[in-house]
Amino acid sequence: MQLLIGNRNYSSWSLRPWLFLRMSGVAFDTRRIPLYAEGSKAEILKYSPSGKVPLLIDGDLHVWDSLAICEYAIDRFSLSRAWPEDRAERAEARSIVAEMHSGFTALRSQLSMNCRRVPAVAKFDEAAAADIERIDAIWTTCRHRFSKRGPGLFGEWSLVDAFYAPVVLRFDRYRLPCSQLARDYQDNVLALPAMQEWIEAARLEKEILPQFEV
Ligand SMILES: N[C@@H](CCC(=O)N[C@@H](CS)C(=O)NCC(=O)O)C(=O)O
Repeated sequence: MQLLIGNRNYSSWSLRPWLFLRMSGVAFDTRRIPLYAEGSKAEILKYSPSGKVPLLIDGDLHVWDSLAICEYAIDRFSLSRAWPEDRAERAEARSIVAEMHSGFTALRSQLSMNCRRVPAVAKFDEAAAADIERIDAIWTTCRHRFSKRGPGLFGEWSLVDAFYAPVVLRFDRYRLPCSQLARDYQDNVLALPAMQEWIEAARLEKEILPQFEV
């Protein structure tokens, strides 16, 4: 299997399935297509009907959305620990992932993921502040309930944590306000060897995209 990703420094959607596959122990190759460069859109469109990354290639099959890629891997490799075991908790975890997948647009557009950013505060508007408060509430509530079971939002690492990893980077790099429990959670995610690997590779990238440098 091959996962097509964008710039590691900026492509938050690419990080989610990459981290999930890595943490799940699935074997795959990574191919990077730098975004917003000459010819990059045409190159992505050769494989991805949406013209976006990430995209997973498995033989003749192309899967072109971060959540669909993770769900496909769960099916393909019977990854039983991707979601919490308990049905009610699984429903909550799915709601939290869906909230990320379809929302938090103010935060995402105003404070871009930028792995290389030297941590410092930045300006954001009321809509982004509401997103930040909501994410802090999710993390604080989950850690309050499940921290005894492990380092992730539902205890053991799960798909939920991969989905929130780019936001963890934003909280860290923009020093966003949050509870101590939420800060401890961010430290857990940032300490993951796979996260360190991604961040180190991002630091080595040469491209600078001014539209994502806040
Ligand atoms: N819903 C998609 C979003 C993918 C997306 O927006 N990818 C961005 C990179 S992070 C992209 O490919 N941008 C390039 C473009 O729009 O030309 C997913 O979950 O995979």
